[in-house]
Amino acid sequence: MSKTVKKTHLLLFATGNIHKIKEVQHFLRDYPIEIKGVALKGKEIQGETVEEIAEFSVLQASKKIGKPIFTEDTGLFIKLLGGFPGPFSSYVYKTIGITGVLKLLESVKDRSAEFRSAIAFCAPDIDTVCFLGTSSGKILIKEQGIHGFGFDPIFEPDDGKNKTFAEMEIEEKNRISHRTRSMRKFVTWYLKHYN
Ligand code: ITT
Repeated sequence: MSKTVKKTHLLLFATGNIHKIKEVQHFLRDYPIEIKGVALKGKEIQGETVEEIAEFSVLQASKKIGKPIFTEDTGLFIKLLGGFPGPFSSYVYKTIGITGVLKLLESVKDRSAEFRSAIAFCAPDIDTVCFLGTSSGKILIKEQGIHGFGFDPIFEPDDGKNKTFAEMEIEEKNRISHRTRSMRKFVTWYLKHYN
């Protein structure tokens, strides 16, 4: 059971994705940090890595807001497609969607894939820092589950007891997710630096 921790730090999280906010809030239950989501209409650059995209976005956000702030960028990297959609995940999700990704993988045997989550943090007194978290697994042949968001219904993590992320409640996904892993690194760094 989670203990009630007094919140002594407030962090801004620049994202337009409410699901990310919910997952991060849940993750932070055991830490003295609360977050406030800020939806900024910035341009998302097309970088080659999630780290590059997160770092670019946080600099844009920081210029606009002028306060310590973090961003998070995730990509789904499919091995047989050379890592595609990777940094193009947002565009691919909006255009061909899950159905399109499943079509690309029709009759493909090696369905290994990895989620990569990069969290970038920027504050006036420091250089931008970035933390990576990954979760490896495979792409199923059809959607399973109703929870989560994005590509969750087709991604079965290796350590997920044969369930997709969409078949898990937030608590279960948060035990093993890429976002939890990047957040854990970020929060550990943050509390050392700012406590
Ligand atoms: P931001 O405002 O934070 O950028 P976004 O939804 O555009 O929100 P990303 O660019 O990080 O987020 O995500 C790229 C795509 O990957 C997007 O379509 C998401 O729905 C999907 N995605 C991100 N995290 C995911 C997760 O934990 N599980 C499944 N799909 C995810």
